Formats: sequence, C-alpha cells, structure tokens
Amino acid sequence: RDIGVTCVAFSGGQPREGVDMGPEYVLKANLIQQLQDMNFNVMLTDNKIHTYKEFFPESDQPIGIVKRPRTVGVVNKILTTQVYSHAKEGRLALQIGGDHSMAIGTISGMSRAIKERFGRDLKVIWVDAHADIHTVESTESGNIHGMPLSFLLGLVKKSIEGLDWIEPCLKPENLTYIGLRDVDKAEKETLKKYNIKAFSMHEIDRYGIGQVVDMAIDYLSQDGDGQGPIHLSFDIDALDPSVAASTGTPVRGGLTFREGHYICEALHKTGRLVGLDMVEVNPAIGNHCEDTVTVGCSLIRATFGESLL
Ligand code: DIR
Ligand code: MN
Ligand code: MN
Ligand code: MN
Repeated sequence: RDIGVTCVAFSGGQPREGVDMGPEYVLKANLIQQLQDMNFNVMLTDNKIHTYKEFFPESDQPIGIVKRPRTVGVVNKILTTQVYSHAKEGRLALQIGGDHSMAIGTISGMSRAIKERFGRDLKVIWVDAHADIHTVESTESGNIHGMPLSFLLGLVKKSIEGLDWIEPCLKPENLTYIGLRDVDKAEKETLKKYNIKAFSMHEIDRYGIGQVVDMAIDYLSQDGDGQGPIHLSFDIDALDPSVAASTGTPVRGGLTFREGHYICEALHKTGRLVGLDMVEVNPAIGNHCEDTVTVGCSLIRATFGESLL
C-alpha cells in the first residue's frame, strides 16, 4: 500500500518553541526506512520540510485572546489540500507534527476525500490528555491547539479572521476520545451538551485498555455497514510523561507504553484506518528527547500494522 507522509513543522497553535522540530527528528530517527521495510510505498508531500516561517507575520495580532489565528488558518488551509490529495488517491495519510492545531487541516482534508470517495462521514478517534474542544469564546489560554475540534464540529457560530474558511466536517457522534485527564470546565460542558463519547483515564483504569478500545470501536460502528473509515489523531501527551516527556503540556497519570501501542494495534486490526496524526512531539523539551521521538515512531509503525509476532 501507499502512504502519503506530510510533515507539519508548525508551532503556531501554542507558545512553546521546538514542536515545529518534531517532523525533522522523527525522520532522522529513520521512520521512512522503517515504513519501507514494512513494504509500504512511501510518498513524501514535500522533498524538504516546509517550516512555514514566512507565515508568521508581525501583523498577525491576537483576536481577543486567540493567538495567531491567521497563521494557523493559512497553514491549515495548505494542509487540507495536501491531505486531501493523498487521501483521494487512496493513500493512507500520515501527518507528523507539529502542534495539534494541525488537526483542523488534516481532518478537513481527510473528511472531504472520504466523502467524495465513499459518500460517507469520517470517524475520528482522538487520543489525548486534553479535549482540544475550546471555542474562541471559551478558551482560557488563547492557544488554538486547544480548539481544533470546536472548528471541525462547527461549534463556533461566528467566524474569526483567518479561520473563517473552515467548514464543519465532523459530527459529534463520529468522535470518540481516549486518554483524557485534563479537561477544562467549559470543555466538560461541551462534551455533555453534545453527548460526545469519551473514555478518560478513569475508564481505562476501570475496564482496561482492551475493553475501552472495543467500546470505542463499537460506538463508531453503529451506522451503515459498521465499517466507516476512521482517522486517528494521536497527541503524544496522552502517554504518561514517564514514557513521553518531550511534549509541551505533559499531564501525569497517562497511558503506559503498552496502552498507547495497544490502541494503535487494535485500530490497525479493524482495517478501517485511513489516516494518522502524530502530534505534539517537542524535541526541545527534556534531556532525552530521542526517547519520546522513538515512541512516536513506534506508535506510527503499530498503527500501520507492525506486528509483535
Ligand atoms: C488547555 C490545554 N486546555 C488549553 N490544552 C492542550 O490551552 O486550552 N494542551 N491542548 O496540549
Ligand atoms: Mn494534549
Ligand atoms: Mn491535543
Ligand atoms: Mn537518552
């Protein structure tokens, strides 16, 4: 099979420098060769990692407290087209980040391609310590990496400059979270209001990761033939900081190494995965960033079917 790989060397959705170096480190850790060794035909979107530096104009002043809306908007517009191009040709789409604001583009592009190819709605599994569902009105930090889902779900009625092109493309019933443990008050209200399925660390403790992933997949299998395409958006901060320390907003009490991999392996087994975002790897944080980079590579391989036996 073919994999289209898009590097998103972008940090504008949050304040910490270094997350834009995620793709460079992941590629240096030999990911492309590893995927080729798994017999994938790998196609890179760009020969050279695009830094997006030209899209950080001084003029991109905050709107309210929302930071860099135009920059995040233009980068995600490009990303939408890139992911769409891979997915409409039937390639698996791998996006390496970069901060999680990039999911605006990856899921916009993927859902458009899936709609055109199969006439169906995309389903999303969001693995994260955070819910990333703040609106431009409810955000406390102003960082757009905490808001991508509110745009994709169309929760924001009035548009803001730079982000007004985003079309709602995800239905609340097609979204499921795994790994949550740092959800802000307004986000909790949104999850309740829209009845969004979420398996927090509490449910993982209660049922074990095996049952949680089964329940997540069952939940996303209730329409049509029960085989709707799934996109996995994996924020590395879902893992416990003892496993993945090099990330901008670590939260203790996270997924173990195996729990993270199990999610990827089980989703691979469904045969329904069409895309993967691996985001928030920040090589500038911590003393052993190669450890987090290595875990990121290994989660990617697990998602694309690397087997243990
Ligand atoms: C917090 C932290 N909820 C915010 N969010 C994220 O800034 O809105 N950290 N996504 O990774
Ligand atoms: Mn997070
Ligand atoms: Mn996130
Ligand atoms: Mn080390």
